[in-house]
Amino acid sequence: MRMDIAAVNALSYEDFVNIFGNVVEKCPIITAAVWSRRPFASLTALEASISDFIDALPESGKEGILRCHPDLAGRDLQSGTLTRESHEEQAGAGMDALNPAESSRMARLNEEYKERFEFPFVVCARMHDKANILRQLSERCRNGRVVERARGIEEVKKICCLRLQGLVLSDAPNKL
Ligand code: 2AL
Repeated sequence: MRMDIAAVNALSYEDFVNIFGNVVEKCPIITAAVWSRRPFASLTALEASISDFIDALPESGKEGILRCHPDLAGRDLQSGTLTRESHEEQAGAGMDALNPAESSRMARLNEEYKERFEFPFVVCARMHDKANILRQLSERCRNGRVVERARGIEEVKKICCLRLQGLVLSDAPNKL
């Protein structure tokens, strides 16, 4: 069951990190840091705190966040070692149902991307289907590193917002 913002604000840091520790993939340090910015006026304010924390990091920190993300349709998906959240997102976008041609194209482009930028390709899988993801991956391989670092971080924030929305009630007024 999703909690309201008052319940979020009442959490101890242990509970807060247990519940929200993976809203940015494998980066519980972000959650642990943001806890001290409570109380949050709303879900939007919690999202903004995380976003501001990420924006204040040096570029090496932003690249570090990108590097915590598993490849789409990569080794972790095949070996069943994705986080629960990442597995749901990747399966929802059909990453576990690629045909052999799609699978080898995805693997080749992911490697090409990592070779070029030294961090993995990150996209908010829940907002796309597999054809779209493959197209974006091949297009984004042609960008520069500064553009891709910023683009990847934008995608991390989208992933984070959707994960948070699954845990916290929206502050938009209910329409009766
Ligand atoms: C992911 C992931 O695990 N979930 C998602 O939306 N995107 N990974 C990635 N490399 O883009």
